[in-house]
Amino acid sequence: MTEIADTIRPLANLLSGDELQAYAQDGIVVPDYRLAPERLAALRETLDRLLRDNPGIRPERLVSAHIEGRNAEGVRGSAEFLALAQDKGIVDRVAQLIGDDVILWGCQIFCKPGGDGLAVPWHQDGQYWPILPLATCTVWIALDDSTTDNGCLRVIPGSHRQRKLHPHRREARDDLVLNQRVLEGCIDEGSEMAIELQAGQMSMHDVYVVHGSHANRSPRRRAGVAIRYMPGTSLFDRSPQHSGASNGYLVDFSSRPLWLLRGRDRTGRNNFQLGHPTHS
Ligand SMILES: O=C(O)CCC(=O)C(=O)O
Repeated sequence: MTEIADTIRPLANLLSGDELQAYAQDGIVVPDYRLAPERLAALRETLDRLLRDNPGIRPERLVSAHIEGRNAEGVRGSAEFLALAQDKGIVDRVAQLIGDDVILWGCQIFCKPGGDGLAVPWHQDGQYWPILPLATCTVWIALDDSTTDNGCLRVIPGSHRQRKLHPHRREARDDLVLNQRVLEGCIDEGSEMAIELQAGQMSMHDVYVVHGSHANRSPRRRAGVAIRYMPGTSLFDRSPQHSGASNGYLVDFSSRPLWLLRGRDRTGRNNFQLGHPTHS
């Protein structure tokens, strides 16, 4: 059994036994849970406002979209995405996968405009994240229908099971969301799985799973918001070497705010004041 399988447990009305099994086996699951239509409509309006408020930033790179106002990464975000990240139905399900101590540490909008939405190369998130030990569940929520035509998320199922990071190479290209790609030969691209979602549906994926997405050449926009949660047994390491623009866009982990949503910080070393408005 993998480490994940050892920590997950079914709860009534939350992730079912089959869903938990799918997450353990594939590293991703589409839970039987979706946003109510009114909530989705409100979030889509918020997204439109964010797109207007951030004209100089590629819409696939709206980092820390849950931080109201202009954040340290140059993006103007919205507290409505923070409220989404705190949604009880989502956090309850995340807790089934990573345990009862849940820390929110990131939220990024990946909005691929119709016609020229950028591709995301095959990668593992963990290789550029400052989380020790490495652990995170990402909840990727579709704000538009996300299909093979408009560049839905794709994964290599089971690629998380060894709990190992593969080597990546840097690519100096401006037609990609991220400038890192897992080395050819490390993955079996033939087994890839397209995660098609209707707007309001979501997927949950493990930090080690290899994933990416194609460019959006269709006329339909494909927007999703990726919310990142780590367990309270991990430390968010704020050492300066983790921040900067080495992924192709600016991230500032040194002052990234953390929210303890549930349980305790078992490391006793995570800083929950840094980066919040009263302590910036
Ligand atoms: O939205 C996409 O196409 C890619 C998302 C992604 O790479 C992530 O959530 O880590």
